Formats: sequence, C-alpha cells, structure tokens
Amino acid sequence: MACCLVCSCANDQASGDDDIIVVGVSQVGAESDWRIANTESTKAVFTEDNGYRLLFDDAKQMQENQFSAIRKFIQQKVDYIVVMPISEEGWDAVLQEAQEAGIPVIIVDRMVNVDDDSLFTAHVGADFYLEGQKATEWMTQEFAGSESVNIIHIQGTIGSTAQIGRTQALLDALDENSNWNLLAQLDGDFTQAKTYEVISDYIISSDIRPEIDVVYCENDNSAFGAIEALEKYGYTCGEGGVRVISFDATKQALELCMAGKISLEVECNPMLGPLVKNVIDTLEAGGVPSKYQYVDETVFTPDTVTQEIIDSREY
Ligand code: GZL
Ligand code: ZN
Repeated sequence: MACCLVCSCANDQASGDDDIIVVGVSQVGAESDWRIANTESTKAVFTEDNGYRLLFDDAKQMQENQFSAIRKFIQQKVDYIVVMPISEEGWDAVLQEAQEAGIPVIIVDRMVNVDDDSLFTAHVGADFYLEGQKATEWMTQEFAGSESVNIIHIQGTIGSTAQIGRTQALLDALDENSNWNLLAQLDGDFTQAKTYEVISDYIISSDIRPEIDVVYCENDNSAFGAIEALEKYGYTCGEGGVRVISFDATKQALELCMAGKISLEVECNPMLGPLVKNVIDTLEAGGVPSKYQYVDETVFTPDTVTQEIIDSREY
C-alpha cells in the first residue's frame, strides 16, 4: 500500500497543476568541478518562479541509474526529460520508451550514439574534437623544432563523448607529428584521485625515470591529480618543465594556469542550463529548436589569463 501511496503521490507531483512544466533531469554524477557547475546551471533555470518543477536525479556515474531515473520520469508523466549521458552507447531502448510515452528528450553535454536520432529532440553541448584540436595546435607551436616530445595521455571516463573527442584529436595529431612519442595512455576517469594514482604508478613502475614533456589531461580534476603526482616525484610543471594541458577552465584551474603550472587551458562551458531552458521554451511556444547547439569556447595560457578574467567567471 505504501508503495502505491508513494507512486500516486509521485504522479500528482509530476502532473500537478497543469501550467507548471515538469522537467526530469538525469545527471551523470558529481565527479568534477565542471559537473557541479553544470548541475548548478541547470537547477538555476528550472525553478518554480520560472514556472518549472524540477525532478533531479544524480546517477553517481552509473548508466544503470540513468536508465532507472528516466523510467521513473516516464512513470511520473513528466513534460520533458533532460539527460546528461555518462557514455554514448546503450540508450536506444530507454529513449524509445520515452518516445512512446510522448515525452521529448533533450541530450545535454555529452552525446548518445543511437540508430534513430528522432529519439531525441535536441542536443546542447560542446564540440569535443575541436577542443582537442585547439590543444594539439598549441602543442605543435609550443614544440616546433623539438627533437622529440614525450607525452603522457590521461583519458576521461572511457566511452564518454568528451573522452572520445579529446582523445581522437590527440591520436590524429600523433599521426601528424612523427617526433611526438606517446609514453603512456592512462585512464584518469575525470577525477583527481584516479589520475594521481595512475600517474604515480606509471612513474614508480618505470625502470628509468621517465622524460616527460607533456601531460595531456582530459579535464581539470585530472590535471590537479597530475600536478600533485608530478611534483611529488620531483618534476616541475610549466615553462621549461612538464607542460600540463587541461580542459574545462574552471576557476581553480585558471589560478594554476596564471601561476604557470598549467600551460594550456581549453575551455569547456558547463553553463548549459539557459540553452536547455531555451529549447523547452521554444517547444512550449510550438516552435522547433535547432537539433544541435554548440557553445562557444576559448583557450587560456599563462600569458593570457588574468585575475579579472578569473573573478568574472561563473564557474
Ligand atoms: C565535458 C564534460 C566532462 C568535463 C569533465 O563537457 O562531459 O565531464 O570535461 C566532466 O570535467 O566530468
Ligand atoms: Zn505503487
């Protein structure tokens, strides 16, 4: 009985008074500063004052939890489903169920790889391959004329669009530059702790102390772990030492960039809430939102980042 009381209550909550727009959001987790900013940006727009009821689920970085959250949203008859997919594969079935229930799905940040792209109404995110290209173009200039460039590659959550794009850009640049050597490709899972662990293991398990020119970190929390490990084992990070490259450009990372410890920051904008609200408002007004919307992003180096820039950032 209790279950039914909860179910019907949940249904009341979702349908409620019919002019409120109910949005079910399935978020990856809270694995990084970027992710937390992305969540805040989402919660900041889907408020009661703006005419929304937000049902928010944190999947704790498990795709199974995203599937059950989406199924719960369907049961609760929400008006819209917003998904920040942890990885690209496996979404066809659950998105089919949402389509059959007549609930539009908006994909945010990373992408889903589905056979039929009518399973989602719009994608709001970033061009991760382009982000990676910005990094490898900088590397090409930074190491022009160098005899050899020894690179450690720290990947983000394997199978996520951010990891796939940023990795592919590096692999393509490695093909173009025969003097670049990939010393190791390690899975840092977008977190500081995992990256610290895998780089430490790599350094202590090398018979001779590795000559490292670049550590290509696929997000800032990985860069924090990389710097911690490199400095622990006597490397200096920055000009003349190990060039740490990172993605996201969170405030903490830009401080390290201004201090010279991170040599390149490629911005990945988490403030996607307003763009997602825009898609829903367009649909509510009977309009057709553009299917793919990318955010504009820039890069920072120790010469370009300033305290004013850092103070003005939203994340
Ligand atoms: C990128 C996003 C990535 C960030 C990481 O849009 O998916 O996931 O770069 C985050 O910080 O964990
Ligand atoms: Zn029940």
